[in-house]
Amino acid sequence: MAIQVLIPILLLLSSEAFGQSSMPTDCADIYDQGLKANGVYAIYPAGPTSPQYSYCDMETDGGKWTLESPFHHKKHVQVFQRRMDGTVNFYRGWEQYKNGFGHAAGEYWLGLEGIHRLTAKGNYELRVDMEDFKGNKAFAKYSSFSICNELDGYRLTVSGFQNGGAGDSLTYHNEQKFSTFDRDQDLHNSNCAITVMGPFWHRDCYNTNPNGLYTWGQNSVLGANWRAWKEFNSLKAISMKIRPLMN
Ligand SMILES: [Ca+2]
Repeated sequence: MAIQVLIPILLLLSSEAFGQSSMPTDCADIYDQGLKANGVYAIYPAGPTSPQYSYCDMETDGGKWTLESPFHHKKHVQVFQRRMDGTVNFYRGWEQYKNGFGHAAGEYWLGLEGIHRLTAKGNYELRVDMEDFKGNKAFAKYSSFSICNELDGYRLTVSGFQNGGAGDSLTYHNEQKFSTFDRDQDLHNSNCAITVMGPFWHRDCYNTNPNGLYTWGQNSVLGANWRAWKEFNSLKAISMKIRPLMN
């Protein structure tokens, strides 16, 4: 009898005592817990029973990123999209884009639900890093980034462009819902995700197609590209990362 009473109390105590503090919701929490090395960590943006594995970039390029940011002392960065070697197929459907796929140590997509939950809890800035096949690098930075919930199609809100040499290919996509080959939510009369082989916050259709095909530098409307920098030439690497703005 005593044991039956005790167990629920222990469960309650353990969830009260450890539920919040031991379950990081993003890379910032990981960093604040003293884990300051780049790498793959388990985060819990959707609650303590739903771990997701994320690559945390704790020291992204101090230089250019920090010079333009008043929050330069905050170095914890959450990578939510990354292409680097073409080893992961990014032409996937709605459920996969909702929940995430790939390998956090390599190419991956964190998941729209996770990104939504992260950006719903505070103000986040976005940085998009890219590299061409000649080793040239550039980035674009946005001072505000968030996405709505699934009911609103994971609609993108992005603003505050700052140029890191790549130009602005994302503001065009502001206010758009996310589209996959099995869910057309773009403004074009076709399904852009199918037409250009890349699920994204398409409009009519795109200025950037970071989830497009990995075409090894080819000039193609289907490629993973950032038009303001390299037009339709696909990139060797592109990654999208966010970090919280905190006082
Ligand atoms: Ca359409």
